[in-house]
Amino acid sequence: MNQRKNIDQLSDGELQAFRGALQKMKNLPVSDPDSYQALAAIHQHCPHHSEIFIPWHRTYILKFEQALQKQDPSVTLPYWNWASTGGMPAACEGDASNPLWFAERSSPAARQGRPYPTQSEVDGVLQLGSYPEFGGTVDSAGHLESGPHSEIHDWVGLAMSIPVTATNDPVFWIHHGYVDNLWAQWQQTNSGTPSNVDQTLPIFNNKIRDVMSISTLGYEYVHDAVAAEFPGGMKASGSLSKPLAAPVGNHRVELRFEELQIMSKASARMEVTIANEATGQSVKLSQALIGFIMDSSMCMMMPGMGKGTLHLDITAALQRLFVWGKNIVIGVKLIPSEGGNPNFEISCRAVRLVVG
Ligand SMILES: [Cu+2]
Repeated sequence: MNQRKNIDQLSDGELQAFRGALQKMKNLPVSDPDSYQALAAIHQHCPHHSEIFIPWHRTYILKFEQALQKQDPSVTLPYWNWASTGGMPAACEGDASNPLWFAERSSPAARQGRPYPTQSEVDGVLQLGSYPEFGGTVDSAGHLESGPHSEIHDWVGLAMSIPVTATNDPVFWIHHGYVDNLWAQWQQTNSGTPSNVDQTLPIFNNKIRDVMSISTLGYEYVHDAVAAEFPGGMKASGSLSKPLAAPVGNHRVELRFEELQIMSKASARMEVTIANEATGQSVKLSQALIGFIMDSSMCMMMPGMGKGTLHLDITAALQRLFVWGKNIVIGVKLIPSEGGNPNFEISCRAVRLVVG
């Protein structure tokens, strides 16, 4: 499953790989259908102001991602979370040495006073209950397109503000990555679709129904929500907790402990508690116990093994607590084993909530 991440949260290596693949696409001749120029030129056929706007762009950016992966199979298309980033992503700034930078953008001064999507505006769009309101009708745009999507095109300005040149600016692809991410989030609680899912999308020979499920297409969005962060490490018997909104819908939800590393030679287990903030009910994940004991079959990581990622499926816990869309508190606790070293330490860059 390909994981599409927030561009602000890519590791240095991931960002470097993305830029490298992008540069290679730019270097291909326009006669190559996987070249940047050939893919960018398709946008002149883009159906705006219509219910097929979002499925068409889902197909389009998937083709772009596949072209990136021909250059580097490790790369996925990141997305630009407009509200949390609060402006142009830092990864897209700089100069001509950065393939994500583009000269034909409005200056910061010219952007003063232009509308820019806020979190409450994005939340409002996600709460629209019908596909026509959210995604449009046969001949009109939905609020996702006409609202935050268009605001960003105009806010970036110059090339991005005109459909026929928008794709020349590489920020187009990560902007539409977030448009697609929002549609995927909306689909978790809404069953609405364009009026005719058997319609064939122009230019691409697939039907709307072929792109309705992102998991069928082989990717997922790594949710932004950071449940906990312990960049300085975490000591035995330490604990952290943070309330956050549980994602809605019957999707697999996972806690991902990124860059987890065992610092000292000892044994302990990690206990994860998911609690419903309103009722106080909680579920303790016993399967979350991870042993760092040398002889245990549960041993997943050992001191000195380097950094790894631990995946913990919390779907069943959320279902038991009926917390979809409500606040949950995730607690992470380290418990040293009997007779173990109390100075047990781990470090972990972030604990992320991932919605499949
Ligand atoms: Cu478009």
